[in-house]
Amino acid sequence: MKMTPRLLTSIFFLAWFGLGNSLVFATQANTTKMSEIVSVNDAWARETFKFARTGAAYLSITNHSESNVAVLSSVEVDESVASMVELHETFVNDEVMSMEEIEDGIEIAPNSTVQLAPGGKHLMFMGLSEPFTNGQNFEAKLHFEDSSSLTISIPVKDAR
Ligand SMILES: [Cu+2]
Repeated sequence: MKMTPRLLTSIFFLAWFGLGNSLVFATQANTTKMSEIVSVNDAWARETFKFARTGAAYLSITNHSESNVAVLSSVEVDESVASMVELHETFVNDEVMSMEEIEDGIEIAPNSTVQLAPGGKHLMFMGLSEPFTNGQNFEAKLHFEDSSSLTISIPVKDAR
């Protein structure tokens, strides 16, 4: 093939265009925030007894992305609600129920939903300033692995 100036120009254009496209694509993939590909549903906290210092909350979190994983890494709450929040998982060993902190965060795969529900994963609020009271509502900020965050409202319900 003889390289005419016009052909060289086309090759250059195609290479440049292709590279440009992949750069744009890579940038988009990297800037998709985890907080923007998830939705949170059915959040609720269980009413506690009067002098409780800990309380649990549950929710369902859906990742709507076709390709990106979302990882819930921590939860923040105002100190007027609790002094700290941990992600917990409940285990039953020899009929004894115990719970452990989930240290690596909760991964939500593309196109899937993770349920935080009684007997399983939950948000553990520690050092409650006030007991969780039926009808009350408080805000919590979900932090994802990429530093994006999502503030949700959690209603307290009487689960008996
Ligand atoms: Cu717990």
